[in-house]
Amino acid sequence: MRSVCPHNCPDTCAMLTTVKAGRAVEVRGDPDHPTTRGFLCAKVSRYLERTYHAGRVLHPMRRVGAKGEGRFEPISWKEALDEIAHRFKEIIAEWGAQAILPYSFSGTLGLLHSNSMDRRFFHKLGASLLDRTICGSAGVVGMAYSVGSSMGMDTECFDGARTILLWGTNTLTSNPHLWPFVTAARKRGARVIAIDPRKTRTAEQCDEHIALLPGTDAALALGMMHVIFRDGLGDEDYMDRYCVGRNELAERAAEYPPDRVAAICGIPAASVEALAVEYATCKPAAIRLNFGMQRHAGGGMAVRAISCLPAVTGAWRSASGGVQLWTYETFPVNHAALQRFELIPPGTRTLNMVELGRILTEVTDPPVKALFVYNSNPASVAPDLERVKAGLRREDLFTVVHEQFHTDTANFADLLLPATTQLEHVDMHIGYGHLYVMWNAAAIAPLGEAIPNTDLFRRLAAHMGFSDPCFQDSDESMARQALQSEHPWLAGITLERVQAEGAVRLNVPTPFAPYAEGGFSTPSGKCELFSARMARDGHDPLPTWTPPRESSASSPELFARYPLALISPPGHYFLNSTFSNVLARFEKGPHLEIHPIDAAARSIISGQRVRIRNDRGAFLADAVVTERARPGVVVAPSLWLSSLTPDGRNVNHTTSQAVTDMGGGATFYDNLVEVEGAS
Ligand SMILES: Nc1nc2c(c(=O)[nH]1)N[C@H]1C(S)=C(S)[C@@H](COP(=O)(O)OP(=O)(O)OC[C@H]3O[C@@H](n4cnc5c(=O)[nH]c(N)nc54)[C@H](O)[C@@H]3O)O[C@H]1N2
Ligand SMILES: Nc1nc2c(c(=O)[nH]1)N[C@H]1C(S)=C(S)[C@@H](COP(=O)(O)OP(=O)(O)OC[C@H]3O[C@@H](n4cnc5c(=O)[nH]c(N)nc54)[C@H](O)[C@@H]3O)O[C@H]1N2
Ligand code: SF4
Ligand SMILES: [Mo]
Repeated sequence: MRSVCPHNCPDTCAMLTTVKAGRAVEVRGDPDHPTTRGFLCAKVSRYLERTYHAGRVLHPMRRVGAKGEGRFEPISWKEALDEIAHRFKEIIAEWGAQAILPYSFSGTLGLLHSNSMDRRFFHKLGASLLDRTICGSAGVVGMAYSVGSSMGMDTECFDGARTILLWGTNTLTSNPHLWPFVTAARKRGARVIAIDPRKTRTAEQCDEHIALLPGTDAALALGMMHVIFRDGLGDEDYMDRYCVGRNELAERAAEYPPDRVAAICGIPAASVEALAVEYATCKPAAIRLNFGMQRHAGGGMAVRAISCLPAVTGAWRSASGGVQLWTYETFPVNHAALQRFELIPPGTRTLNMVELGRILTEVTDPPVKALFVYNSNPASVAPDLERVKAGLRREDLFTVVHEQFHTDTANFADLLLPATTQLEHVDMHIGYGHLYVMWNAAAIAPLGEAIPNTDLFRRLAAHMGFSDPCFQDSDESMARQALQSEHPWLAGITLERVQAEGAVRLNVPTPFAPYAEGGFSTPSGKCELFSARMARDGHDPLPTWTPPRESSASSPELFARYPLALISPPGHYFLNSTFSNVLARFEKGPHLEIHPIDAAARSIISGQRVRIRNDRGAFLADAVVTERARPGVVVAPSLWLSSLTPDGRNVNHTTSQAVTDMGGGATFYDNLVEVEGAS
């Protein structure tokens, strides 16, 4: 059977599932898919372990213990749905429908199970809208200011690059199917440079590693522009034809000489000089820009600044040059048909998912009285978990969780409902690291009484008495609606074709060089090095460096108490909190990488239990003294379920609910802490 990896990962792999007598016995990567190329990652190659895991939630359940304790008794689906409809009607009568909040994110990225019947249901209900910002919204907004949208390079063109910057991304862990293209480019002589505060397994494999301080990327980009303008290395013809604001940008870049940038970034000035010259002269030059740098106060501006670079040097002229943030916005999918925005009552409020702690403990008018969680595990992944958990403990909050596993959030549920995994349902997918529309067939029957998200919300709509015809739509008819578009890139791509072929490439020109001759989707139609729109939105219209909110530069008093910057990027075997229950044996256990200098100053040795703390909270981990972490920066590979940690707390007990400069994104890596021995 053809399957698609549903997880939040750019690669969206094509899988082949072998089924014998109704049981899936093997999953492997499809050798014919142009980016999957026959291999799955360390996590999903073990997907059967996940599907058939003893910890699966297989029946509807009602809480019997205290909130957070995770004790339940089985009930029937009818009882569960009746109770939800009854409680929702009561809450709506007393508080209005906006007292109900859906909370979903990226458990599955399938269009059907994350973007269709669920959205229709909550829109019709009149529930508060959720701003789904926790991952990459800062960069999406930041890049759009420069080029008009977040559309950029095609993964399949990276092999033609001569310079590749892996900027704020741990490719071998979080985007492994880009790596064969990087390797192919290298075989033809390309140099590959990692820009990352941590010596990741990717940085180790690169020709060069620039270990800058977290949250200083915009300064580095401006330093590169300084050198490029100063030495006349820019593509003046490209800027004349296709850009606005060349002179203003050059003036701004003049304020960032290499020695100033070196001091901000904590790297040698010579590295800035050399990087600029190499980037501007060894073309095509490709930048894989990922999410690491976005999780800081200035994350949007950092992406905005970097996405000006390929216009300054004319890198966009080649399909193997430019920037890739993600490919999601290249797909002209009909989201309006899938989600039915017209069902939203006018004036409905929007709440930002990053602020769940505040939402559950402070928001009134109306307060949130019901939380409906699916495709997400906020009690592990959201920032400032002390506050989130205080909210989830509220006796007057009715919490429903639709899940595959007993996650930290599931433990707080009043009603816990069983969800199918990818092998048990159908779905349609688009990639965010490739350009294929894909179909996932149901390989096996649902286990236990598990049902897919679409079925759950169809049934709930019936229980609430919603009679609009869109609540009758089958999964396949919604998949057809998603492809209904006038856009030429979807012409001829029908559901039948996607089902038959498994993966169908968008009709984009190949090779895909979206801005080779301008064609930016900004208001001016040009790359906006100076952006009047940013000025109107209250931002600096030119690229600038915004220091982290928590740093010696912007909060010296806080820095004096908490002098270490803590970042918490993904563990190799985990996918956010997913897989941490199934594959924990491959990770070291909750641990903290700390540089020998910082460890010695605190008399910390490898293997010692340490407490990592700030004013928001604390968690325990085992110290790993290593030069993988640079001085001043500590690293907690993530995300552990709280239930697998020594003290029931993971890194998000220290992270902040403060949001990014644009897009309302999370600032997980803008986080000062102190570390002390705990054993
Ligand atoms: N195995 C695995 N794969 C995953 C995930 C996972 O959890 N596990 N998560 C998936 C998801 S949801 C996403 S969004 C992506 C995320 O994947 P990436 O975009 O790769 O993002 P992160 O891992 O958050 O950060 C990448 C790197 O940025 C570095 N970094 C941190 N701060 C900064 C900074 O200020 N500047 C720079 N230049 N670098 C910085 C980190 O050390 C890290 O190595 O990966 C997806 N793939
Ligand atoms: N400190 C720190 N925190 C972070 C990050 C970080 O780097 N550091 N990364 C952030 C990022 S980039 C992201 S994207 C978020 C991710 O946040 P989430 O999207 O909440 O990610 P997961 O932890 O993978 O949880 C998804 C849950 O959905 C469930 N699920 C899977 N498929 C289905 C389904 O079909 N139906 C239902 N009902 N449930 C399903 C899974 O079992 C899993 O428990 O975390 C963020 N949190
Ligand atoms: S690399 Fe990403 S898309 Fe591919 S199987 Fe692993 S998690 Fe899924
Ligand atoms: Mo993410």
